Amino acid sequence: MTAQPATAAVPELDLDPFSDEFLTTPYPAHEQMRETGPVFRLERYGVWGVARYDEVSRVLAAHETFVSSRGVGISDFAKEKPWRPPSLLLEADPPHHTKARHVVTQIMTPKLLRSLKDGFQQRADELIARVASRGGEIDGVADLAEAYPLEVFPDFIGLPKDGRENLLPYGSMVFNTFGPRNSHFERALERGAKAQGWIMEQCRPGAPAPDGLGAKIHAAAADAGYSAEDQAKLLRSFLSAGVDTTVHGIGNALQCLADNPEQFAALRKDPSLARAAFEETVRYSSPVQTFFRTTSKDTELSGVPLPEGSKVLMFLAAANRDPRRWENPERFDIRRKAAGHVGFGFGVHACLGQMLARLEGECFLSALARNVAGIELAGEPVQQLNNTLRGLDSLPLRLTAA
Ligand code: HEM
Ligand code: OVM
Repeated sequence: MTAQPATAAVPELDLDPFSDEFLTTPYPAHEQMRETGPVFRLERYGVWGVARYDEVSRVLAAHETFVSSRGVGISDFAKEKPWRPPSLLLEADPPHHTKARHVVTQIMTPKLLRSLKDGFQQRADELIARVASRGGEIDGVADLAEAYPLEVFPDFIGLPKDGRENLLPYGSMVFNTFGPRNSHFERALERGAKAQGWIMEQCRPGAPAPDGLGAKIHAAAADAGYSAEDQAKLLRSFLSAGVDTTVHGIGNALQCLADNPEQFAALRKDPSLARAAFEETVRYSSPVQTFFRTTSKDTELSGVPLPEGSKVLMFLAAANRDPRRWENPERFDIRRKAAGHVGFGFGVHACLGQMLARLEGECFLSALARNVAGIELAGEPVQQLNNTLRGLDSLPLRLTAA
């Protein structure tokens, strides 16, 4: 064998994107990765990485070459047994993915989402008015960012009141397991073990309330010929991806607004900016930071040859701040055109819950704009470290009621 000069030219980085240091403050490393080249190697894990908007978008678009069925975490399902049966949505390729996706998009219609709007808005207003009138110091995470989705989402699915405390630990476990077997992975498995039993119980046909989304998924999946086990797996996708993501989105939005009082002032003056403010939060803080793909054949990306079976890590959060794509990417600006960000992914796997996430974000931030006159940091925010998610454990705030 002769040396492969093209391969030798690929930049090698010894960064660990799953280390505490990286997860706490990813931005300098994001810049380093974007500037080192269009594609690079992460030596430590023997995987490739892309951090520029252009390459991330191209990997997302080329789903036949960069597949999801071998796992969207670091583990290659062709070589290692997955820790849970793979998702029929996230961890599947067309045509299987297309069929499963159709079942769910049939149900999550714009009409259904419109029917939720008034109830979601009312509950956001009540929650925020109540918390703001309490006075003193609050925790933006526990009192608001967790409280709101945990109030609207489980009712929407039709989950019982008892056991809802399992939702966040389960989501945190799922998102941690996309990373390597580091301390976050192991600890999440321990904490999530108890939650897993409850989650799987709620996914069984007949478990969700008859008028919620869960029952609708079962009915549509049964119609499409899915087994009881696969019906449960479709509902499991919602319970995996539907809570921690919006909790972090709302928590990060509160942090952005506390850090940028002029942006909160603009939102207060015009509460119709709420939806745009949430969109900008998803770009700027990217609650889902990364996903992997696996090459299904020998291929090439921006001049870099990638052999079959290569794991490629897409840094969605770095793409969302790529100066090649965004003007002043480090500026949180609720008036910018944030559309086109890849915080919800792109292409066939683009976030299935994005309209629900936006609805929650919009209702929450519009209620904040109308019920709160001032948001002030009352202490140091505590970052929650997760192999995939970016969000807070706590956010000490002082709110002034409007
Ligand atoms: C897919 C982010 C909220 C359900 C995705 C993907 C991203 C993402 C980046 C793409 C995965 C890939 O390409 O491999 C987010 C963010 C959210 C959010 C940032 C909140 C701010 C939600 C909610 C739900 C949900 C509320 C459920 C109601 C899903 C599902 C998929 C997905 C089922 C897999 C879709 C497929 O593979 O076809 N999400 N998500 N997400 N999301 Fe979300
Ligand atoms: C799923 C799933 C799990 C985690 C995340 C996700 C972001 C989907 O089970 O389909 O999308």
